[in-house]
Amino acid sequence: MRTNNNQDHDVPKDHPRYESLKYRHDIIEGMKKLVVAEAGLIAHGRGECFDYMLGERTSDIAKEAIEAAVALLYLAKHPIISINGNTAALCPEALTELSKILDAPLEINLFYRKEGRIEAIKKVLEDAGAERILGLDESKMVEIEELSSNRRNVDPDGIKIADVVFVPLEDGDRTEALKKIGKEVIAVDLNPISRTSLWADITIVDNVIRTVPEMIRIAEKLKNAKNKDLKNIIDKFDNIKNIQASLDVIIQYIQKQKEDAFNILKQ
Ligand code: PTJ
Repeated sequence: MRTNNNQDHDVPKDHPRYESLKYRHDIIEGMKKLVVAEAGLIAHGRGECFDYMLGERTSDIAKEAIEAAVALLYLAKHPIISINGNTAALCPEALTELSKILDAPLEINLFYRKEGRIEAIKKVLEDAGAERILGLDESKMVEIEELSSNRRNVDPDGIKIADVVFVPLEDGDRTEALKKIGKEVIAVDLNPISRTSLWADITIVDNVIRTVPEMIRIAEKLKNAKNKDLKNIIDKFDNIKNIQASLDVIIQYIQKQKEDAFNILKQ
């Protein structure tokens, strides 16, 4: 991996933080190409911090949430995958593959509007193989009145008519607004107590980088499942318990880190 031009050096594959540095690099390069908003770098850093506290792995409880999310997306009449700058930079291929398996279109929906961003994200998605991208024609957009941010402008053939909206990696108030107009929302958020996490119907507390490939794997597994079996998966899922258990994962991990750190300090 080449790092950005200002710090012109290679990161060796055996570097202990190789993966993490690779994704930082993708976010920085994404910003240079207008894909990622400047604030997207800060959002990524916040995510890294929570991921560290989760042990940088997909917990069993997150896997349960992923299964429920895939079941809900399969049962939806109009499922939509919402795309922002960070997700486009981090995992465009996986999101495109998921969109195809679930027959759920990708809709670009941005918090930070800047000329050229939609086109830059469209290109990233097309290069990743996406064929059906919504949210491109600003003149055709309709508004969700419950929202005051830029995210209120949505595609009439996408989020506007969707019954289930998948919002990986997202800022605060949209999930609440989408709930108020009767949509079911699936969120991926490393922070289990963000407003998005608390408002979503299904909150996947995990890194979107790991979540989306796992969703693809589960979608393949459930491809021929009967509707009643999919419904059963959703009925068994409880988002309050899910958030509690995700917080417990963090608490237990930090407790273990504390013990390990003090063992080192005592040596
Ligand atoms: O591209 P735009 O204009 O639509 O803007 C996108 C960002 C992400 C900049 C915007 O939505 C924003 O400012 O988001 P926030 O308020 O920083 O919230 C992002 C949330 O995602 C935080 O709760 C982070 O912990 C979480 N997060 C960050 N990286 C990841 C993540 N969750 C899952 N996977 C990640 N890789």
